Amino acid sequence: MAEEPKPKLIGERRDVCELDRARLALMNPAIIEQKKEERTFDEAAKPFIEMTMKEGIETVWDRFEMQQPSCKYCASGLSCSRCAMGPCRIIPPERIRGVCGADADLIVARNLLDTIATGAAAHSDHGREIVLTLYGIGQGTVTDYVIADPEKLRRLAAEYGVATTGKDDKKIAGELGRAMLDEYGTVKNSLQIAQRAPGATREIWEKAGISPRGIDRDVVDAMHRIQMGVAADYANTLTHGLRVSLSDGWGGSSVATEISDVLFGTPKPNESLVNLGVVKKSHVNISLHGHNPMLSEMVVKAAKDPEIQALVKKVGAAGINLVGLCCTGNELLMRKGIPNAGNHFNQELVITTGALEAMVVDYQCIFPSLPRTASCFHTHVISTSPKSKIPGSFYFEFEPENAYATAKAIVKMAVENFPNRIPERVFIPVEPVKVMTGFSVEAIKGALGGTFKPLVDQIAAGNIRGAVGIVGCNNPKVKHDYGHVTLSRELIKRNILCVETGCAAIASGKAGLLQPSAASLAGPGLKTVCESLGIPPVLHMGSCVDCSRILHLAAELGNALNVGIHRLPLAGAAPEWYSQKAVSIGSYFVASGVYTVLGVMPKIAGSPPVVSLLTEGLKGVVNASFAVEPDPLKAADLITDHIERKRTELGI
Ligand code: BF8
Repeated sequence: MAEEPKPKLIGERRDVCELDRARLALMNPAIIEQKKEERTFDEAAKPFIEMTMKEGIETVWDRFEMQQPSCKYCASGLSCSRCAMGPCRIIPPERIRGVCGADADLIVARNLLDTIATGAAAHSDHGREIVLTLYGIGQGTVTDYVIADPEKLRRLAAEYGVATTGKDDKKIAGELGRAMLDEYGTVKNSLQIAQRAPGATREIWEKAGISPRGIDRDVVDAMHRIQMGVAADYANTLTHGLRVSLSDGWGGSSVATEISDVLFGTPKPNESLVNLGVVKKSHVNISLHGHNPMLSEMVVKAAKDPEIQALVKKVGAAGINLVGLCCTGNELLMRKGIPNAGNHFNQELVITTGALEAMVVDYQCIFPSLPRTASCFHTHVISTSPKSKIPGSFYFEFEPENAYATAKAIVKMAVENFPNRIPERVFIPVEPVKVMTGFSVEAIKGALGGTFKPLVDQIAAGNIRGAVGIVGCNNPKVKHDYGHVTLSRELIKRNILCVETGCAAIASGKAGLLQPSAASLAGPGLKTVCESLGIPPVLHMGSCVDCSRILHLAAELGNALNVGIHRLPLAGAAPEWYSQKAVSIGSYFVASGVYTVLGVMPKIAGSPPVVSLLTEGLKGVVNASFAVEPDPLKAADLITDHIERKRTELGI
């Protein structure tokens, strides 16, 4: 029998609760009350935020305050620490070039290309791990996973020109996996899923010289350009940023989405619960946080293992309660209906329930300080990716080849931690909210009767004016969830359908917008359509890599009308974005022809030519551009104007 995987402690265990007493001394009840309201729009989060301030437990908002005032040169993109001749800052009128001679425009553009490439790399490397698992199934080296959607496997195989006749799932998995891995390299020179884009959109890419070529290749090309002494022209630098982002959206993110569906099931509408109230006092609570569903799907299985169930009884718990966080949480919510404790800014607060036995993380959007938060409670932070060994966490090296055994050992560790819970510290004063999720492109098509024509007809008739993809994160520069929820509410009121992913979708869920009954908040046209289909006016389409689903939906609509994506009454929005991944998403939306409004200013204000290129000049390249509008109500106006303009141009 194989040996049970054992955790390794990374660095030192933080057993002592490091309370921030110095700040606590400054807080009086009135300040706490005021800050609680300023920090979040998530009603369920408020009691926890209040508690952290009363007890002196540091959170993201405290660290943000401690970082103020921020450096105005860094904030406007005018600092460069790319090489050892610097760091440099552009401070006119004297300092107008860095030591290498780069001016403000180039410095800003290089920094932005770096940001886009980082985000694209994160999505695409996640996609690679999923595809390697598919390939490993074919090779017989991965045995813990099965093909959950063989029909989708065959559909994708046909798309990739992989013959399926007379082959079993395993054989097809190996060949499709290999074909997808080829798209990471430099030989193939094109991406298959990008062929789903309407012909007119692909022609625009060809003309602009931004057709995606290879997922890794375009990222490495970007890294080469930002090496000092390569990129010299800001516009040329940013044009490559569009190409890298397309390699993410139509490449790395698309394969992550599609193969996750093959391995774990294509989402279908289902019901579940969200917010911090999903944590259960009587149960062993395990939160699954990060982005890659490979470990979390195995944890779901391992939690049902008879040996684990026997252990649960032995420790006196009523059962195991798995709760998702961020995008791993979205993956589980969409496919398995597993409750979600919240989005990015709920990750520290879920520990403060005092009832979390383990916070299990894979990678991306995980605060490295979580073990510090956990030190004030009994929670184990368990890290699992060789890329993200978090000091103060217990580390299990997770590989697809040892998936089940590792997942079981993790769940066991969590269950064994239940007796260490301190009953007086358990604090769950809120109730969860119902949500309907699971709107993959396939599910939307299914709900419409197997074709997109009814949606096109409703848009043409004007009952639905258009659709907006609302995506992205939480950022302490914006009141938590306020941007997402306010924009979504305002758009549905104006008969604009919202399709959402990532932390935006969870924000809408917590605010009750992912329930069919939220149709009552929509304008009359959208309300009637939603009521007749029994769906919410805000559709949850998944995690952040699932922004690719939004691209695929846009492609379906463009192909149905035989027009480029840029001609459709669509828009994108990222009201509270913070991550490099979000910059890549915004860029591939725009490069695909979707006007996109950001709620937080990127670090580009130091170069008026870069600002002008991104907000105006790109219209002449990809027929779409960015806008920045921190006020979600004004953002709704910009989006509505854009959608109405597109409708007029289409003659509908
Ligand atoms: O990938 S929305 S905070 S959790 S980056 Fe992160 Fe942003 Fe949330 Fe998911 Ni996406």
